[in-house]
Amino acid sequence: MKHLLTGALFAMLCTTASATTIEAQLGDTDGFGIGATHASGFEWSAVGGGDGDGTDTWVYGTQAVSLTYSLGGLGPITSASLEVFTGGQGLNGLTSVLIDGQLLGTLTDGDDVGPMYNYAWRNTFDLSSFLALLDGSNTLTFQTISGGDGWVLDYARFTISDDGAPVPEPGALALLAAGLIAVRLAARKQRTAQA
Ligand SMILES: [Ca+2]
Ligand SMILES: [Ca+2]
Repeated sequence: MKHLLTGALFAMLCTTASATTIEAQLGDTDGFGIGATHASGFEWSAVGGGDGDGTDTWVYGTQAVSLTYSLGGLGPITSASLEVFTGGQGLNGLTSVLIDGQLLGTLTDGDDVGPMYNYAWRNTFDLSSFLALLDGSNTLTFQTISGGDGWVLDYARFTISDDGAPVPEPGALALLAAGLIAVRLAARKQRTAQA
């Protein structure tokens, strides 16, 4: 009994945090193929033919893209975020971003804000309230206010983490140690009573 409890305590002490994080990305991080950077202005006509996956292409109005990815090796998901890098958004009002039809928030206005006319912005959304949707296949919808707004997506990236192995807190360890001592004292008392 004593060895069993000591072993269990030792195993708990040896447990270390090992959360696994995966990234799932659509598109490359080349600034629409023209090297645009966060908060920089760019010429829409410079954006080229695109990467064939909906990114780096100058488009008009609401657009949807799909991300598929593997959750292999990942335990229960405890946190996730979405980062998107877009340009030229917001001609008629802020563009909404939806995951599988559910609203995440709006993109920063990257339109009509200066002499360059179109600006690149990186936006990050917390997905804590949408973890159940992260099943390896998601649709992201960029919903513009009006169909006339031209814009471009550089990339969309999920960062998804699991809980890793449970780590007992110092308080919990002290409680466990106190419990073990109590169990041993009780066993000793019982032996004494029986003697
Ligand atoms: Ca625009
Ligand atoms: Ca790109």
